[in-house]
Amino acid sequence: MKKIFVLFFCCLTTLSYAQTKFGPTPTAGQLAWHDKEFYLFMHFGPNTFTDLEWGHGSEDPNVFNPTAIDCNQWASIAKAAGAKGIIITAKHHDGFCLWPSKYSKHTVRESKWMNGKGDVLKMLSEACKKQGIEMGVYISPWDRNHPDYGTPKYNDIYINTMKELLTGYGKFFELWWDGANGEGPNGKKQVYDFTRFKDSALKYQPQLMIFSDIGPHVRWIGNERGIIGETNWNLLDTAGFKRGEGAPANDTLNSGNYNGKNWIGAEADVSIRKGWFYHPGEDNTVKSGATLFDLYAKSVGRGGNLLLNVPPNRAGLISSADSAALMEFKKIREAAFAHNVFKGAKILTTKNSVEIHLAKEVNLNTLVLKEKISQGQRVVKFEVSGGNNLKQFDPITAGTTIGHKRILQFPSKKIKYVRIKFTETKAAPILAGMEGYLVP
Ligand code: FUL
Repeated sequence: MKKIFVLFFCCLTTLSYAQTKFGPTPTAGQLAWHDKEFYLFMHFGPNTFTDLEWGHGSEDPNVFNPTAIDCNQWASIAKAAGAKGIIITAKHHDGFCLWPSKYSKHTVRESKWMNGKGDVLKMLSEACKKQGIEMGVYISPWDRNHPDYGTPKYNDIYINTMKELLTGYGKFFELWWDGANGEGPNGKKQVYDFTRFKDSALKYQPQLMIFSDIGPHVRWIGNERGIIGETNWNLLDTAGFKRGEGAPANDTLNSGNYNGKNWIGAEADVSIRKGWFYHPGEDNTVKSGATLFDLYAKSVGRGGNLLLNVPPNRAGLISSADSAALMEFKKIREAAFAHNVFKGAKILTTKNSVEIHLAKEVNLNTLVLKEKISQGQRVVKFEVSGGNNLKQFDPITAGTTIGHKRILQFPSKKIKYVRIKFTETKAAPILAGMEGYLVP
């Protein structure tokens, strides 16, 4: 392949148009998913009230009794935080369904909450619609309550359960399959029919992005700290691997496979608090806006998406500390990316590098680069240098992969000229964006 560097900015003349796709490329659905960048996770259920993380499934449904639930508060906080949607634990490992499922006897219907007439899925889907954000569902395959768990019949139950959710509450953007299964050596062994699960889910909602250790559309990053590998290929080999036990090694999930056969984007899930569910004793563990921004740089800034868990409390509300941190996080993001100092700059391209010539010296400590991933992920390594005259470019920073977005932070430099040199690429690099900032 002829290596001609191509840029797609309004401000510069395009050298050439490398239309050819290279390697695995994202589907239209995956491209739209990458653009979402940041959305919220909400763990809510009996555990919220029992102080557990993994409910046993034998809890009295009456423990689920939020006293002042307001899903509109959840959705409006998500919206105000700039999150594109909410993924809710419709069913966690304890099997408790937040909607009155016909296929379970362990649901909101069996609780005294709203005299058994409540339906969290209905409330949340209406609230998300009202706020103009999207919604997704976590439906745990592992079920510690269902009497048929551990038998082939459970696979039908699981499919029916999905069908109820996927046909009764409008469109979801994502379906979340966690890989956990804490059954001990004498526990029930369920052989999940994931092929049928996937086919059925996509039959009901073809646009769904399905998350699991190995996709098919979105992958786990191998940790729950929200940190994606500094090198992150959106490519993964899945043949011979399974979800949960039998998944690729965590470091592979964290960085993807250089030559992976499938496009499977990385999603960083992390909680704003210590646990996934609300615990009163963890009120002092809420991450600050600055910590959240750091996680954003290490997830979205490494080409993946950030799924930030903000668990509603026992009243059924997002606690004020959590919402304050979210607003702070939003403020920091807005301030960070308010003034692109590259705007209006002269851009020169050569075979393997791009130079940004600014009208005057600026202070710079952050670069945001984007690849046109619809044509494949191509950049392997690059170096950034800069200076005040065209004769001397001093090293500033270096990076590996770019993908959907790469945020590079470095000590502030006063410069007029910036050079990005692509030192290793799989094919002609195609950038979709290049911005410079002085992040406060
Ligand atoms: C894990 C689960 O076991 C945790 O409870 C939590 O839901 C986390 C997001 O995924 O697999």
